Amino acid sequence: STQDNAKRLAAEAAIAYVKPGTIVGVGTGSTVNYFIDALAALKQDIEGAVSSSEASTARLKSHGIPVYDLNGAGDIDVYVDGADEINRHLQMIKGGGGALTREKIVAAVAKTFVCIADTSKEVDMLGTFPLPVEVIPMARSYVAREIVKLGGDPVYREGVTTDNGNIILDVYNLHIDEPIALEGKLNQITGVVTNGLFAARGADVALLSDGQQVITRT
Ligand code: DER
Repeated sequence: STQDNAKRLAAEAAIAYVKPGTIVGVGTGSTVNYFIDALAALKQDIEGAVSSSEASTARLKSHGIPVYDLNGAGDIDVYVDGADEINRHLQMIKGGGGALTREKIVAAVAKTFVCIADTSKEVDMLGTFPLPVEVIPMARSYVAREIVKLGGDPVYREGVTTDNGNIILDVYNLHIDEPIALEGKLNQITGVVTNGLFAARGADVALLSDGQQVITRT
């Protein structure tokens, strides 16, 4: 489909940011899967990868790309990941795929965050996509009540346990006109592990494709 073509073009454009001999930070999702497949072609030139999910780890290993533990990896030059929404400030909503915590950790370590996405992810204001929040299971009801006080409608993502053994609340109807402030407020709620607003630290580069061309935003 055009959207698949767009994801593949954006993913392939990210290869240009991968330096030889380095360990690449790899995100999670269908767009990143195209990036992993493209990375396989130059696996001789890279040291390996650090992954943000069991799913990406499995795909990297299926291509014979070594996967390192972040604690043993040292500096990560570039982190490549998708987004559910991205605004003009390169702030994002992530977590649609449920990997937001490890994604945010590897992104925090990486020097450069390259976001790859089809142009349907571009928004003026974040928040149409429900904001994923990873929560310690025993705190689910308390966190949900606190999120209601912030004006959101939290919905428990039934049947999903994250790689870290936590649950996810997807928060609808937030009016996110101050992404950095809301990210901080959500982090303050006891029991919240991670929220899917990547705003205080957004992407450094966004490669956005409509299936024909790739636009680079910085
Ligand atoms: O869950 C995530 O953060 C993913 O990166 C997601 O936001 C993008 O997934 P997609 O590439 O399958 O649209």
